[in-house]
Amino acid sequence: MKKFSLLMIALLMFVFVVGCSSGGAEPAAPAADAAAKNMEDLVVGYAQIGAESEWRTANTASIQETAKTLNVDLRFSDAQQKQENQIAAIRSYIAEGVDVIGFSPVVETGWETVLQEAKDAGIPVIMVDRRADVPRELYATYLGSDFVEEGRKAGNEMNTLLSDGGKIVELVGTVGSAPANDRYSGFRETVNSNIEIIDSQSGDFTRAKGKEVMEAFLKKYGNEITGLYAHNDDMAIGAIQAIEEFGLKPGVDIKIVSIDAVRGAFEAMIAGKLNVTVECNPLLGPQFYELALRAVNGESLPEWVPSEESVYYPDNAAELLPQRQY
Ligand code: GZL
Repeated sequence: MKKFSLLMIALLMFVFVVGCSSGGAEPAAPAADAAAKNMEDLVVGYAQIGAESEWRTANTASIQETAKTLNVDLRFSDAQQKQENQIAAIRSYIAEGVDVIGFSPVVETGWETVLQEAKDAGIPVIMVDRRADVPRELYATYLGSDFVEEGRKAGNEMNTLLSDGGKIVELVGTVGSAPANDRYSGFRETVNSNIEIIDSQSGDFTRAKGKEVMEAFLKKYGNEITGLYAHNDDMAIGAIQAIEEFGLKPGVDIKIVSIDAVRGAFEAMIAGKLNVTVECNPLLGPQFYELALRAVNGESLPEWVPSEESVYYPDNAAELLPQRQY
């Protein structure tokens, strides 16, 4: 009997001690990884290409303004369209130990070494806007447009404008960049065989270079040119100036199809100088930070998150212009 009561006392004491300790202190968190970060904990390094176009200006504004709205600690750099500057910026973010790196690769190649350094440092990388040609394990995801589809849409629009055929020139984007490569090939998938591309040169996505190259086209081919395919609106707007200075009517004598759908394109369509602009959405900030947080918290992301885009025409450009965000 005595043994039994002693045993019961010991048991009751054990239950009492355990009951108090478990009742008093918080239950120990399960042995898990570091606590999940919130948006305001996030430190982001962003290596932007430059400020070459209206599109890029809007894209930068979206990245920077969204960071302010979300209280994200954003470290931002402008590479003036030089790959070496983007690589240096990414290395500085690795050295700073940011949580995540975002960048828009100015060209598709030459990124494997620096992205491997980011991976070795345990920092996820998100490609935004443009894509780099690197192994899948070197980036968390790619957020951007389907540039090939944009090119296909442009080819279909040129077929409508030049239904009886014609001779066109092409202003290509930055040589080696994903949008230039893909808009070039997408256009050739759909443009009709009765439309001959008599020349194709890079205007580097800028107004100034677009005007310069168009002046050279006009000098060489003159009135032979009946259409222009520009890989972005900034080059198209530069070309419009060259066409007018040459004495022809842009949008009438030379039909023009462009890509981006920036405000300047809507203004040119309202003035009857541009016939079509295919949208390429620069407002990627909100999606970028949402993906960045998920990557930092260890979530595996899809290889590609495509943006939604449309096509715009002169007939309702004046009505839509006030609503355009870029
Ligand atoms: C496309 C983007 C391109 C735009 C240009 O996503 O990379 O770069 O079409 C910009 O206007 O310069």
